[in-house]
Amino acid sequence: MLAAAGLAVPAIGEAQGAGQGKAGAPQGDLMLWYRQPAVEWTEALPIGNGRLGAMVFGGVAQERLQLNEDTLWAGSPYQPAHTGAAASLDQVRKLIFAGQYTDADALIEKTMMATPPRQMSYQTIGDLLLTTGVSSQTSGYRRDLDLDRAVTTTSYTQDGIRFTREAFVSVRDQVIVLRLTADRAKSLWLHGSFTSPQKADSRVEGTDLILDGVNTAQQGIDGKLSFTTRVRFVVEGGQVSPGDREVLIRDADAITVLIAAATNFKTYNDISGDPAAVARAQIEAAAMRSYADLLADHVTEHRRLFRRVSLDLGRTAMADVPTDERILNKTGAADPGLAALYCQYARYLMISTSRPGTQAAGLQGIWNDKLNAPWGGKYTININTEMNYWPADPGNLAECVEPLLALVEDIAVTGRVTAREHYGAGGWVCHHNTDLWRATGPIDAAKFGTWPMGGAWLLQSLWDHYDYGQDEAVLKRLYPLMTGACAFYLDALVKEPRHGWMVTCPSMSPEHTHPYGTMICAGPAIDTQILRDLFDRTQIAAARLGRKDALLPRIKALRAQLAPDQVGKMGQLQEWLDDWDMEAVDLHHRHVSHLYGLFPSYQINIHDTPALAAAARKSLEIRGDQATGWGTAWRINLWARLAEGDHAHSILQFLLSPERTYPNMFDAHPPFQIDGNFGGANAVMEMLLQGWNGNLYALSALPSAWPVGHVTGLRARGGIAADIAWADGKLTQLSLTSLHDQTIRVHCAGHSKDIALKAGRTAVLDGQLQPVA
Ligand code: FUC
Repeated sequence: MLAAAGLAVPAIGEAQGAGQGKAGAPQGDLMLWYRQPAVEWTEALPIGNGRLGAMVFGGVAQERLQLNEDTLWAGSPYQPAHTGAAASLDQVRKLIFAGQYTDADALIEKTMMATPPRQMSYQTIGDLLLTTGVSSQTSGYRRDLDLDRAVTTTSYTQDGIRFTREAFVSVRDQVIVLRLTADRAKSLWLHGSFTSPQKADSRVEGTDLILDGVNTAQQGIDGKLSFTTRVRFVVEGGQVSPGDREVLIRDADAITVLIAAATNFKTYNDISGDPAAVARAQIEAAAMRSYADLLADHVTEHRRLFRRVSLDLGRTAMADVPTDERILNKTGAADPGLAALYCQYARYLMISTSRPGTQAAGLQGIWNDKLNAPWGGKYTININTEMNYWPADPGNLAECVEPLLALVEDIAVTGRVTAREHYGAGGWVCHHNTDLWRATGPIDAAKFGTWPMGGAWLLQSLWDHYDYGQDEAVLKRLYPLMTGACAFYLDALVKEPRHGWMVTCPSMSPEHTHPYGTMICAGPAIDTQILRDLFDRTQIAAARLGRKDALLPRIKALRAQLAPDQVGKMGQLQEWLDDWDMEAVDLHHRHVSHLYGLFPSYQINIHDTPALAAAARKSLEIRGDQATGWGTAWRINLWARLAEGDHAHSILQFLLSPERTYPNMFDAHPPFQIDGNFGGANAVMEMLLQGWNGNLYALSALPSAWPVGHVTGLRARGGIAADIAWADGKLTQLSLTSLHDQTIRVHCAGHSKDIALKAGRTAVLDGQLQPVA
């Protein structure tokens, strides 16, 4: 039986949570661990508080902390709209409707790209290097990351002395904390210094080690961000000797290293902050507190969020093997616990990379060791940023979505200029990327950037966030963003000549080259699917808020003129207006944009639109199972939506293999991209629970590889929390708690039943969906 305490719907921000301290994997299973230090960056362990991040290497002779602060990006405030770009629009549209796609591409490239035609990169601060002594023989080395405490620990024995280091990043105190201890007095020796690829200088003030720097220019946009990192060594016993650019500590009993970092960034158009004052104040405040207090407050705050979900998919002997060896899995032994660990790791990463008041999670979350990160480490919004947030609400981490909402509130402002200059349209638009400075124009190349749907897709992620939590305050913030996007499409959609459908033009099916030499086209399926969701949900929002805005009947009329989803000659869901799918350049392309309607949307699903679901399935079969990290993760979610648990599981096995998972369990695109971690975690949850429009599907795509297990604290659309237990592949108990009174239809293994839920009261059902209590 599940414990009743595990059934509460935790109100956002409350400490109690489902399954807290009760059910769940056996002690110690929420652990990544290794028998050797990290050499490569993708072996180091990530810690973070949403704003500050560090990659901890755990070297014996030298500890390396690679540092990040989430507002340290290249450049400075800029507005890249291409003045007058809209002058080419008529001609571009004519060329596209005449089938002269490459000519349209060339004209866009020449006259319509953003200026500059690329965005700014997220950047590293540099490394704090802590040399700890001569590398003599060590034994008993162990390095781990405890997901339940959000603490990474390194320990080893040298010359008969046991050395231990613990590191974490505190939300309350806004500092990175590293504590070094030894089990014999006066054994600690430490030499601290900085290294950085930035234009930065280190110095010592008192005994604080400081790195001051300025970010770099990119694409002709000056680097105007200044940043400071201040390190305080709180030493117990021993002596501290400051040097010019380093600090030396000898014969200490224990050392607590406190690291603060800040930039002058305030908002995307204001960089008047004082990083030196901020970092100094944070260090002074943290240094007043004991290590025990810093740690206790950190663990409490982390557990407040992390312990809302427990997940047990079954345990085998593989659970006792070091994490890197589990990923290699040379014996091929069953390891269902690895999927559970992957899911919980993503929840850990979410808590560590995206919190109210911080920047949203980019392509690498907050962890990046470069000045020019792969794809700039930006917000790529033709799948990647959306995927980042898929598991937040199902995984009971609603507040982690706040930075995404704040980001969209910004681009809904900057995107107005882009709408006007690039389309002569009202409202706002954002193309396939944005950055810290909230750039919204088409970038990289015409064939990659000409996609006016990025902002509208982000709005659907935020709608899901609202749908899970049913928080009216969120709806009120969303509504003007949605009507602003609708206003853009009212002006920017055009009539396609053959059928008279209203379509986007120019656009593309993200990054997939069609048979006519470019990606540029009119009205790809994904655009229409996103528009359907945007228009329908705007009407729902207006009704719930009692709004009667003049644009509502206009979007209703426009909605009726959108193209339908079409089934092509192979029985597949058509990716484009024309049946080009089988002549496309890359049949196995990583993007599966036209399947947006099946997942993350549910406008196509096996229950309500079985014919379109079958067509989507055909498209999936043609695309194949293997892709980049996020491409693989998307496929797993899609197969889960088709209720094909074993197929989904077989792709999940590929995602968890060394081809797609680094030793530190970061997702390999390759290179590292965090979207695959988040998408893969969401797929695990989709296999256990799905639901929309008043329906809930329990064990929706349970694979035969997970015959026994349970989960507590999952969330479903409609303000519902669910605990599920199963054995022999069959439901044994389902407990549902709703935020408000409602009747939902619950489905499981052929049974369906209407269940009346009372706000805050838990309904417990047995395997046949009969009420137990
Ligand atoms: C999209 C993808 C690439 C990569 C990049 C960040 O452009 O097509 O695979 O993930 O985003």
